This record gives sequence, structure tokens and C-alpha cells, in this order.
Amino acid sequence: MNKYISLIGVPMDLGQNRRGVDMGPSAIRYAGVMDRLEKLNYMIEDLGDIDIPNPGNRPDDKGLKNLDEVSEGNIRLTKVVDETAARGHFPLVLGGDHSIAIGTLAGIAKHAENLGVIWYDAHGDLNTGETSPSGNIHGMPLAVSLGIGNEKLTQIGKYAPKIRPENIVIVGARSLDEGEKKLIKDKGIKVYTMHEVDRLGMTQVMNDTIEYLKERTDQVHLSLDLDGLDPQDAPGVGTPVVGGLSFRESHLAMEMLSEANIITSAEFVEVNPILDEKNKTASVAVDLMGSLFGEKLL
Ligand code: B3U
Ligand code: MN
Ligand code: MN
Repeated sequence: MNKYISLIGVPMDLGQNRRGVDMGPSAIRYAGVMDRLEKLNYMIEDLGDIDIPNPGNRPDDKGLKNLDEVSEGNIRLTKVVDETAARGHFPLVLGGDHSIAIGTLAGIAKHAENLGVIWYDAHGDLNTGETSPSGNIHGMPLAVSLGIGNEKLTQIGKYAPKIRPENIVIVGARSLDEGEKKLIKDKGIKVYTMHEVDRLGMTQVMNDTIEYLKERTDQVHLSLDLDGLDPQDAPGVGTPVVGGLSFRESHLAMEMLSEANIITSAEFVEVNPILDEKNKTASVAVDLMGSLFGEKLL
């Protein structure tokens, strides 16, 4: 694993409706991310927070809420992630709602020949303005990164697409909209829904995921939405969905990724301290980062 980590906070809450997720980066810092990773002998710098524009009080742009502001925030994030990767550091991005994956991927993808992505999430985040039931851009970043959606989002970083459909693995899905299901089938995206996780077990899911991505990609980004976990383990998220991945399954997944040594960038998103119980969800995020970066039980 890269020994140099750069933390990048993104206090973005404009990609969805619930206030509070903009405080996610502070909550994760408060939960001790720096100490935790320093103890594992990483050289870690905190680049502070990206400046997110204030919401404009304008009508929605073709069904996309806060389109201009989400776009501008992600343009700023793209630049910082790009510079971080260019310096050879591991970008560790703290959200913020999941719309920030648009900027993270725009910044990172051009540093890989063939970027792989693990999308750990209850949702597919494969909507467009046309298929979205909500108009919330946090339900769209994976589609955007495939080059599908509004140009103000797909053209961030001035290239598209950022990733290929066959380089994506979704883990933990249990709430997919009709348009998302169609896109998954049309594009042949690999998905381990909760059904497969229950049937196969997390060990096989991660073994298969790692083997699949090793065969076809040269770098792998982990985009971990805390709502991929069950709300019992991660209550502080805007759109909880019952029947999710457990704390233990998630730790196992992170430990297996650490052993496989394939992850080259990561983001942890959707931590909402206002909806949380005593910073539990931010603490879970830091625990998972510990495992991802090599913490051992013994
Ligand atoms: N698929 C729904 C709900 C949703 C997506 N991502 C989250 N919620 N966190 C939508 O609005 O696109
Ligand atoms: Mn998500
Ligand atoms: Mn989600």
C-alpha cells in the first residue's frame, strides 16, 4: 500500500435533501482518522476541506437539484484529487454526499490506464435526470462516471467516460430503481446484491471481486457509501435501507482488500452526524479505514 495518504474533506450536502451530511468530514476527523492511520505507519497529511458553493435558490435544472453548485464543487474536488495523485499520494476522500464521487473519479481516473471501481452501497447510483425518482444527484455519480447524464457533470475534468462498465463491481445493493436495473443489464455491470452476499458469503464475494478486477484493471478505487452497511451498524446516513451488510462483513471485505493490495484511492461518504447516534457511523467509517489500511486483530 502507498505509504503517503492525503485526506481531502468534501462538505457537500447539495446532492440530496437531508441537511447535516456536510458535517461528515468533521465527524470522521473527530472519530480519529489521523491517529488511526499514523499508528499504522502511514505518512498522512490533511488537505482540509474543499470549498462548496452555497445552494442557489433557483428552480431545478431539468430535474437535477443544485446542478450548478454540485458541478462547481466537483470541479474543485477534481483538481485537488488530480494534484494529490500526481504527487504519488493516496487520495482518501471524506464525504459529504455521494455526488462527490463524480469529482473523485474525474481526478483519479486519468492516472490509471484502466481504473476499476468497487461501489459499496445499498444503491446503484446509476440514475440520470430522466430515471431518477428524486432529482438528487447523489443517486447518479456512477452513471455520470460512465459518461451517462447531464454534460455539466459528465464533462467534469474535460474527458468522458471516466470508467468502463466492465471495470465496476457493486457490492451490497438492495434498492435499485427500474432505470438502474436496465442500465446494469444493458452495460453488463457486475453486481453482488444482498442476495448474492447471503448466498455466497462475503469471503467468496470479495475473492471473486478481487480476482475479477485484478484481471482487467491496473488501479482500483473504493467508493464506500456508509448506507451499504445495515442501519443497525451505521444509523447516521440520509437514506438507510434495512437488510444491509454487517459491521463484520464489512471489516472482512476491507481486510481482504488490504491483503490483496489492490486499492489505490478511496472515499467514505454519506456520514450524517445529525442523524447519527453518538458519532457511531463516523467511528465505523474510521474502523473500516483501519482494516483497509492493514490493521490486524492479532
Ligand atoms: N435511488 C434513489 C435513492 C438513493 C440513491 N442514493 C441514495 N438514495 N443514497 C435516488 O434518489 O436516486
Ligand atoms: Mn451511494
Ligand atoms: Mn447509498
